[in-house]
Amino acid sequence: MSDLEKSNLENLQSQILAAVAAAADEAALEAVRVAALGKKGSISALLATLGKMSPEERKTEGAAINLAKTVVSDALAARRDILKNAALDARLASETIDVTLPLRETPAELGRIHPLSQVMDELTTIFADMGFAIAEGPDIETDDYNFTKLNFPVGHPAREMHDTFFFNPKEDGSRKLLRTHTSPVQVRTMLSQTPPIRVVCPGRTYRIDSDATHTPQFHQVEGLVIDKGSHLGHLKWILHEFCKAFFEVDNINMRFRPSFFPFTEPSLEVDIQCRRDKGEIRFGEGEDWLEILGCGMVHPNVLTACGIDPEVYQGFAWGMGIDRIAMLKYGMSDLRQLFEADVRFLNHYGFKPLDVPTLAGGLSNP
Ligand code: 2NL
Repeated sequence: MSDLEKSNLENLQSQILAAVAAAADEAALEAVRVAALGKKGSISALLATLGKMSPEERKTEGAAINLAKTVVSDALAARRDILKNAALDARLASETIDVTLPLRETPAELGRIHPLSQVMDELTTIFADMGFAIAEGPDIETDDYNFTKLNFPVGHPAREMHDTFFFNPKEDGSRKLLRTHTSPVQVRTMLSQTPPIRVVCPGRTYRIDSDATHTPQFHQVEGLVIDKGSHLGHLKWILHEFCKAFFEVDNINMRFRPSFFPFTEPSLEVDIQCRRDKGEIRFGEGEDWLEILGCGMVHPNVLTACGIDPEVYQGFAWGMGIDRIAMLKYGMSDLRQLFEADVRFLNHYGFKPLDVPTLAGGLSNP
């Protein structure tokens, strides 16, 4: 290799190394690499001349050019590492995250809990805190569990109190029905458990009824206590505690009136005191009364039909419709809106999915 060629190669190498050192970012560095080692690069062009040389020339020239290629490659790799680290440092310096900022609403949080689901959660939270278990059962029931075991004798006019949806009768004449109340869940509980029993049963119920204040499908919650010394005093305390917790007031006056249900004796209806003004209703004050539930001591015939000896155990039970209570508590005007699945209604009256009702943290998170 002549001295001239040697100094040309050295010049080229130092030019490329200077360009490598001057490359300010990874894109500029890539341009330097392509210009030196790419298909039409300066070092690649020198390597292409080797083929036309004599074997001796090729030996010395080849070694020198390949050495230059290695030096350039190493320099490119070293510079690439530096630029990569610098890019990361720059991002770390410029992109700061304020971890104290509130979270944006995720898609799951944008959904809303239907007010009826909310009210059911509130009710079960209150009774669970008092030590009640929550039980559910099928919507399609037998005549036996919905009526007969609850002291509605076959052919008794009390059955006409409920406008029942019946299924077509089977060969043997028996016919299933859509439960008209949640009481069959308590029947199932009494048949499958031994007292003491403390259970609350929320769920869907059905009656043939459809107007401004009735929908054919509605909701109830019922409660049942069976123990040896259970009496009306316990029932009144439970209902009073429940009403204060549910309506979120420190005190509320209640009125117990005599009534009739086939499955309780005595039977009572319960009103709570309230004030109505300009469409708004307030609890824990006022001179008006609002009927909210029915209750009583479980009829001995019901206990016997459900395998419990009425000479040993007493029980009390209550039942309330949830739909009207939900409307009253949350100021809705039309019962039927509850069942129309209109997202505008849900956006207005729905509850945030993560605001789960708790007694300590607030039932309804207004
Ligand atoms: C009302 C009244 C009531 C019951 C439901 C019940 C259940 C069994 C035995 C005895 Cl298994 N009673 N439930 C008792 C009294 C009243 O509901 O007006 N509901 C909307």
